Amino acid sequence: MSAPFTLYTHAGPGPNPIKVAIVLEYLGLSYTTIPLKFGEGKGTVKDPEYTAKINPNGRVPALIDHGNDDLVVFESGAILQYLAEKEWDMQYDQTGNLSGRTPSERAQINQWLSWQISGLGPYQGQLAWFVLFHEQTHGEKPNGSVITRYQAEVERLRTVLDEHLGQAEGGYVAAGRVTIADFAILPWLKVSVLVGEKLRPLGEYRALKGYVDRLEGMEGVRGAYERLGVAL
Ligand SMILES: N[C@@H](CCC(=O)N[C@@H](CS)C(=O)NCC(=O)O)C(=O)O
Repeated sequence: MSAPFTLYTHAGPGPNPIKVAIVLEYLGLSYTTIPLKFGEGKGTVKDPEYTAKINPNGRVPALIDHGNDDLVVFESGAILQYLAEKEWDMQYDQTGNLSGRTPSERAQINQWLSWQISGLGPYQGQLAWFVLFHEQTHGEKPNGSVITRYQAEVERLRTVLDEHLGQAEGGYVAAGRVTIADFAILPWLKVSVLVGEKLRPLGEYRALKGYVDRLEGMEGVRGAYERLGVAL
């Protein structure tokens, strides 16, 4: 029997698909992966076949749940919530641990999930683009003030997270246990090494390095990185 899920991933270290692989691994759900390249043309995130049938936004991740009439979901936050809520409502786990067992827990988890998706991800993503890809794409060095702006915002966001983790119950961002919010944040902290000295090393913060180490020690996390071929 083929795997119940198909996960569209990045043929590289893109952090957003890794979040979904972590949750699938954590829940012990089997999946096949289809790695797509950045750019345009066949086999890329902008392949018209992919944007027509899977993700009109031309990005990864996207997930197909073959056990639910081949439901297609794109946007990592929506996918994490879908898997966690399906787990809560249906057969996958029934503990509600990942998504929150009460409206209050869900609000706390979703505020940190939203913080990652609307803050850390986009700002760090733009910083990485200007540092790593702008010159090769446009043939000129990026404007320094653009780098400074994104750098400052990512540092500000990391400091917010660091201060929160310093006093958060259990050392996780919400509900005193690991949730989809932690699994969304981890790959972004890890991938930040790609911009080198543009961001402070995680070890210079009070809590970030310990947080990453704790999450990395989890079997589901290790399994996801291994499965997607991204160095842990
Ligand atoms: N908000 C989206 C962002 C997805 C995203 O930007 N994914 C990156 C890979 S990590 C991508 O597909 N980039 C391709 C591109 O920018 O063309 C999500 O959370 O799923």
